[in-house]
Amino acid sequence: MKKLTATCAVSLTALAVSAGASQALTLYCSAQEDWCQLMARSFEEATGIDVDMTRKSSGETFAQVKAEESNPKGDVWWGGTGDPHLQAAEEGLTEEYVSPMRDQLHPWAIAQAESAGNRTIGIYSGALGYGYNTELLASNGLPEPACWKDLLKPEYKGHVQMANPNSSGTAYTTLATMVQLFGEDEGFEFMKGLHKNINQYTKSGSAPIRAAGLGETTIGIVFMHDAVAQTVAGFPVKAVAPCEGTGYEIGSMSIISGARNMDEAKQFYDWALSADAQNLALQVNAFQVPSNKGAETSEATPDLSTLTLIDYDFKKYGSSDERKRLLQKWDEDVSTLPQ
Ligand code: S7P
Repeated sequence: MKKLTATCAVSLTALAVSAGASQALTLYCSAQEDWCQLMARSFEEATGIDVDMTRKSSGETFAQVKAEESNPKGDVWWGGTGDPHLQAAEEGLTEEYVSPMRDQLHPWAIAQAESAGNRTIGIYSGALGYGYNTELLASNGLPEPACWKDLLKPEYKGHVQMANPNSSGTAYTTLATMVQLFGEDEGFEFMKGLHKNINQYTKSGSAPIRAAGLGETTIGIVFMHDAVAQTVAGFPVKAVAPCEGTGYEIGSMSIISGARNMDEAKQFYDWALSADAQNLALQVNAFQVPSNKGAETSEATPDLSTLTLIDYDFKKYGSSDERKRLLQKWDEDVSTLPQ
């Protein structure tokens, strides 16, 4: 009798799934929390598909997708810096897919896909920089920083916050940027000098500038659009494009290999590339440059064409070997140093 009941239960479940009775999507999201929530709820409204969304930083999500490799639980990974998406593509953790929406995208978003065998794609872009709390800076009698190397000055000791590059895509972009901007030896010397002034390594990349807005740190190393978001929200935060030039991200999206809800994953992927879906960013003060050519860019969005951007080598710094090597070197040579 027990066996019969179990058999019936399994058959009913199979029937429900095959009839499409409970369409659902498990979304791993690595952008800011309110944007992740808005994307999930808007997709539900547009399609009737239930979305179970989890927000984690880019490096953390990569680690989760890797840990679940033999038993994937997520369907789509949306947002977060491109480097860990590229690493996931190289390690076969994400699925090849060419969306019919692709011809609506800027060339840099398509180039991201092509360099990864179509296992990821660009959804937005933004430049790295930092921001500071103008009131705290003044009350501490500190000079206005304008360059990366200003952040090494002893007077900023205990005033600078950044994320941990293992968990955060923003902080890994910072590490890879310094290596490309100054060369590996000098880049690591920069990170060691910076370490002396750091008051805390956070898990999330945008946390340092939210802390600066609240007056909990003076300076936060973040993407410039995250600093601008604090200014627009009314906090006394000024965004800085460092004088030496800077790196940038191509925020990305990937379908997870072996996704349990593959049809829904592709539906989300196509929808997320549309101008309408990308325009949702404006509702939550997400000031990245959208990848759909028809999507609106806010007036507050930092204009990348006016910045000195390095020729960021996404292929190299998003490769599995290089990302692992740089993170290990940072763990061993930088994070262990006394402050
Ligand atoms: O807040 C938006 C944003 O800066 O967050 C992403 C970031 O990688 C996620 O945070 P982590 O640094 O903690 O990974 C960026 O892609 C995005 O522009």
